Amino acid sequence: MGYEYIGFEKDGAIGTLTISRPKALNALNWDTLKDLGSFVENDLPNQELRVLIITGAGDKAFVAGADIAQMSEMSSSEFREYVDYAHKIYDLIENSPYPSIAAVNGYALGGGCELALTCDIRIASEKAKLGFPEVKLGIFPGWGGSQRVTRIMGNGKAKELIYTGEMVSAEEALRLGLVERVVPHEVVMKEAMELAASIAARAPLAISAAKQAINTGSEMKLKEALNLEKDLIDGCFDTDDRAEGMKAFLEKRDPDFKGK
Ligand code: DAK
Repeated sequence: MGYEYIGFEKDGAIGTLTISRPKALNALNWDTLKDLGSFVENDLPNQELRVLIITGAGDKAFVAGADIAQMSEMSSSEFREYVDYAHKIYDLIENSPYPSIAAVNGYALGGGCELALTCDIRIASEKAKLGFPEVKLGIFPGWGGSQRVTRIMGNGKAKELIYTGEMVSAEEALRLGLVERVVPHEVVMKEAMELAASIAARAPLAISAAKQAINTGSEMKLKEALNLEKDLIDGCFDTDDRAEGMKAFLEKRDPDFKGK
């Protein structure tokens, strides 16, 4: 695909997107963000994936945030453009029909932690450190962090993390609900692949519908969200995969889902 700052590999229906600027701990400068954005807008929709994994290149970082050197030299309008673009791309990742897993293999800070939060599930290396150091720089988490993190952790814990700017260990992140699993450093990708494989074996349209029900429904009043759930499950009932899943159960065999 010819990108300098991201890599993409497919293993069956599991795609791994790697943010790759290891000399700066994968910090998202404009060029890296544009590579990520171009991939997400133009290439990702054609991949026919069942699961997307996002990780960082090298052994030390997932993504250490927005590029501080570059931000320090931006004009207000460039800064605004940078932020708007990141918001657009992060929304596309969060609402992609594919379920996504962040394999947090090291520092996930600021915009990097916000990127992990756009994924459905986060698996962290025991060496990972997560946090929002933005207030040390005179800004605050503005690529969705102040909103997504409060929805995950609640206002009090989110404010403690954001106001202090301190990093937390992977274990503490697990306790806070910022990540779902902590695993030994060497096996973070293996664990992400195994989880991806178990999700990929399930009915993909049902998973997309569940993702939509959770993402969209959590923004709605309960009554409206329950109606959305009913509409989405009705859609699942009419799929070939629903027929196959129930038939396979009755025939005591594994289902062979086609995503139809
Ligand atoms: N930007 C640019 N370069 C970075 C970087 C970053 N975020 N993080 C690391 N690097 C670079 C370092 O400068 C260093 O480069 P050289 O000096 O070798 O050229 C190289 O990566 C290796 O880093 P260190 O030498 O510092 O490595 P250490 O192991 O000593 O320390 C560290 C690792 C992660 C603790 C440290 O690098 C660090 O504190 N990095 C900064 C982390 C950070 O503050 N991240 C948050 C960035 S702010 C907005 C909304 C949101 C945002 C922006 C706008 N609006 C709504 C307006 C987002 C903001 C952020 O993400």
